[in-house]
Amino acid sequence: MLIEDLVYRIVFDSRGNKTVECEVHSAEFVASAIAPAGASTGTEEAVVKDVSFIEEVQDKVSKALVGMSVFDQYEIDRTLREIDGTQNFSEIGGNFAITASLAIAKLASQILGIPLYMYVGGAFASELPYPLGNVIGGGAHAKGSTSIQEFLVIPVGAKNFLNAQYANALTHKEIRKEFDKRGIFAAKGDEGAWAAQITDEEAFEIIKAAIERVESETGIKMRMGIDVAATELWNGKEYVYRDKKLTTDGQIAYMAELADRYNLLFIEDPLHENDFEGFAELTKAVSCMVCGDDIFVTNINRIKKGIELSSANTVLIKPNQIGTLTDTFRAVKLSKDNGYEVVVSHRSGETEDETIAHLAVAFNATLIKTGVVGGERIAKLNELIRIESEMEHASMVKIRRL
Ligand code: 2PG
Ligand code: MG
Repeated sequence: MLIEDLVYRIVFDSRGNKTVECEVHSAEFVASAIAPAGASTGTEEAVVKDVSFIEEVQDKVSKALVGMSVFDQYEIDRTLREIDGTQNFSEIGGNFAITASLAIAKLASQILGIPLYMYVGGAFASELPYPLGNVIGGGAHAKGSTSIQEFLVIPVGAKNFLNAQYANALTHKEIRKEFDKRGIFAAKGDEGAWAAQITDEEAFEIIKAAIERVESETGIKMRMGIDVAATELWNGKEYVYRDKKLTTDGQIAYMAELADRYNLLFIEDPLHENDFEGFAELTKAVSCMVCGDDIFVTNINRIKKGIELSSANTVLIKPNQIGTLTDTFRAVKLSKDNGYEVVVSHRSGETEDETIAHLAVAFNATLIKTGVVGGERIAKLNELIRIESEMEHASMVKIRRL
């Protein structure tokens, strides 16, 4: 089956920004994918090309891909790289490239009559990731709120995905009650997490109180995690918080202290994006998952460097950071071959596109970071519930560093 038509159109994301959707056709089959967008982006991410170039890019991409086999994903992604001709998709845009790449994979799975997770992950893909839910947030996603970008919860005691998401949703609600109890006004940030004028320590305490109630009500054990998004705090010399400034050594010590004090399971981007050594020092000092997002940007060259320097033990995977499904797959494979755990992630600017739910299952990810509430987040979570209910032998993944 050949790609017969490929069209781009402008649509909107959850922040109300214009983004791009790619739709591909083969006989009576149609599939599409929409590009998400970050706010706290890594410097070396694939370039986002302005949507005003839509006609020019459509011309180039459709000329190159129409007529190719929908099943030749490797060749399709290689062609996207070839017509772009740069390392970081600065010519056709990572947003244009990833939507074509994913839409074609979805089209192929549709033609075969199998779900995308099976097309990418094989017949034995049967494990569901735990939802890593953002419940309080600040940083670049809600300026004026906490310094740490994301306070996350993981329902590690849940026996299935439906209950796992239920526990996260309940925690999100209990946190709201905790804010009310303390007389603190809270609104929601870009990812649906609560945002308020509180310190990071207060956020931890509020979540702790909420989790205790959720655990006693549901019997599901919860753990906490954070995405520090430390590149956003780094001023070139120090990490600047609402209420303090820390040197690199201070930051490493603070992260280790938080991991210990709050029994954290997951710490993302604890140091800025180029501090591979600082990352390594922290990874040695703690037993939890230390995850690289801005430092790795789903890029095998940066992940390779991280592996050589023992910078982390977990990788955040965002397909739009690298621009093709093939490159995303390679980043996952390299990470896993070297003992890293995989976390598939949304972006702060999202849409109803549910593709990453399938990729998380296909890649056997330990966690999926995709928020707790809000239509664009629920799209992925509900898709995972559907996947779980359709699977004959579904089970939750094993979290290695519990
Ligand atoms: C992150 C993401 C998603 P953004 O830092 O991990 O939560 O944020 O999409 O803004 O980069
Ligand atoms: Mg991050």
